[in-house]
Amino acid sequence: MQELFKKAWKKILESKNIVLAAHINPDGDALGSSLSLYPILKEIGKKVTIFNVTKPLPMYLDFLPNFDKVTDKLPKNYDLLISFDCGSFDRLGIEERPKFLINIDHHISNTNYGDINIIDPKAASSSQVVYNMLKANNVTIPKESAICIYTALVTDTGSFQYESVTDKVFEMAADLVKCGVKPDFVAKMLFQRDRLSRLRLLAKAYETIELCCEGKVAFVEVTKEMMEITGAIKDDTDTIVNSVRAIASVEVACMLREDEDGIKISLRSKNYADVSKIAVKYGGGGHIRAAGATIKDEFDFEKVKNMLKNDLKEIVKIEE
Ligand SMILES: [Mn+2]
Repeated sequence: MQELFKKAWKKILESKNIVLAAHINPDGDALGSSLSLYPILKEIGKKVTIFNVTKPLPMYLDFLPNFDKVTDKLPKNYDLLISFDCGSFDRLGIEERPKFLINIDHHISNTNYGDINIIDPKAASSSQVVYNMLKANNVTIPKESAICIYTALVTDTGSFQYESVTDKVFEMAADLVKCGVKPDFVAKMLFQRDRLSRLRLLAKAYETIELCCEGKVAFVEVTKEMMEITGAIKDDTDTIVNSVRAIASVEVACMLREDEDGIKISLRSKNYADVSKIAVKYGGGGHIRAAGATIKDEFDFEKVKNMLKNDLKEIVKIEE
């Protein structure tokens, strides 16, 4: 990995016009990781574009430094694209392959679509991979970057709750605090600016919770109608599946959301079930404990649930 970090940094230093990109519908890690390099690359005189196709961007991340610099327009000529937290090239929303691509990620399902691929499935966040790359090259991390790296870490570890959290993660967090991050500021920005529409949506969604497989599997539904009645937006559905997983007996929680192009499924597991397998089966991807996919052109919740029940029955069987 150290060799890759050096090779990637060398390529960055050689490039003049650099695009930082993350996957469509970015989460805190995707956006935080891509924003984190912006001040560092500007400082060393690079022309930098932060690219994302999503409109509007998730507003709960608007406190990240340089959030307002994100654009959905690519520059005409650029030498290098760096992608963050993005498992496959098509999720970037870029048609033409760039001249050179550095792919930085921690998804086990990453398809290695870059010219340089820095994939660390053990990393707690893609921002940890970025951090390790910066450290390997003795790059000083300014406060603006540290806030982005830290926020990405907090959001991708469920506030330091997941198995991916190691001594290294806390060492990194401590170092980022030394770089100027105020953890209470990030926590307030992320978790104390809730929308009433989201709470109203939660109330409606929780009513649909259904347990099966001896209580080990929980389903929760979000329909278009619920979103319309409550005035909720897609961002408001982000953590519903996590709170359903919190039910004591539940090993796997699954949220089904009615989207324009089909039913989006979000899967979360607690102790042992590998939900990435199921997501991959339906054309999606993710991690062992958090994964998702969209069942295209399918709008029948019961049909999808029955299909998933069969898959889930198998993966919740084995207990540790
Ligand atoms: Mn991530």
